[in-house]
Amino acid sequence: MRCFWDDRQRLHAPSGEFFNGAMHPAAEHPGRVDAILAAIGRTEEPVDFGLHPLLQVHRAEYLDFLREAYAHWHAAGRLGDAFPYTFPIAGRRPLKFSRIDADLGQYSFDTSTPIGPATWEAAYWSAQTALAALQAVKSDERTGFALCRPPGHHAGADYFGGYSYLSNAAICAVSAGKRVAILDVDYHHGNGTQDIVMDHDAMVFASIHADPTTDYPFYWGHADESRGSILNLPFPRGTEWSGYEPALVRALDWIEKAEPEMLIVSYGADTHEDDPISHFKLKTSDYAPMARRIAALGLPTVVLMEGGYAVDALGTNVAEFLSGF
Ligand code: OKP
Ligand code: ZN
Repeated sequence: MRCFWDDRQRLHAPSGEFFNGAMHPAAEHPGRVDAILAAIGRTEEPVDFGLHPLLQVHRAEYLDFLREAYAHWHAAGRLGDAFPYTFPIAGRRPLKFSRIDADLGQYSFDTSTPIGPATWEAAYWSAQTALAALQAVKSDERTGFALCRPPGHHAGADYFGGYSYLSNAAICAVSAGKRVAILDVDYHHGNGTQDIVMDHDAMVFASIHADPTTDYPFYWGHADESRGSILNLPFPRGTEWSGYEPALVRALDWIEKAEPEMLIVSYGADTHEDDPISHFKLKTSDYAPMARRIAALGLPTVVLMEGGYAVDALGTNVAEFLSGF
């Protein structure tokens, strides 16, 4: 399987994240990729597909903001990474501000996702890496893997959050130019992908994730958000493979009925039992069977990296998953 990665993705190195009333070390740090690269072997660099595919998904104003945000923050005399502190929970609309703090809040939904000097560059190349894997799958490969970092499934058309800035999965799906199903098996609900799928006719989205009544991102991922193009299957903390597998079968059946021509998998290894911020109980040995079930759909498949924070197990978990294809 061809694997894609760009070293510029390493440049995003968040100083920390704020939750539970305090700063914590960033769970989504560059060390994650060292673990994965060591386990998967050779990778290829993406070519530059430019801004056009990003603009098919994201609002131009949002992309301008992301590219310029750190410069504005720095110009305002702020030290360290840019963090929002106030959010338009009601009446969010495209307003013009002359203050970086207002823009940060209108384009984001949490305090876990800082913007540093190289965040735009890393997110840009993360998306290009996804597009390179798509290109490989479109030309000759059955399956391609993009080691995307930062991840993408929490980013919407005009918002960032959940360590995500650009919607790698949706960018891939639109660029595919065909009917695409996105299967999200990260521990957390892919709220950004879901929001974007609602605006695009040729995409369907199925997700198996932690029950948002107890787990991030809380405000999305509930079963009652399911509709024609969306299937949400939330599961309680403590879920093991015995509970997960039937949900996967159900999601795959649902995807099959949607008759997609291509599959994008948002793969998070944070369903693993050792994950420090998540609470499912999957084992390393569950990932190859998981992938074999997905591969049995027989669809051209692009696998995109999302979360996974148990660094000691991360490389093996990713390699196991890819081996199942
Ligand atoms: C990103 B991905 C941690 C609070 C911050 C942010 C989670 C982002 C997950 N206790 N939570 O889906 O892996
Ligand atoms: Zn996650």
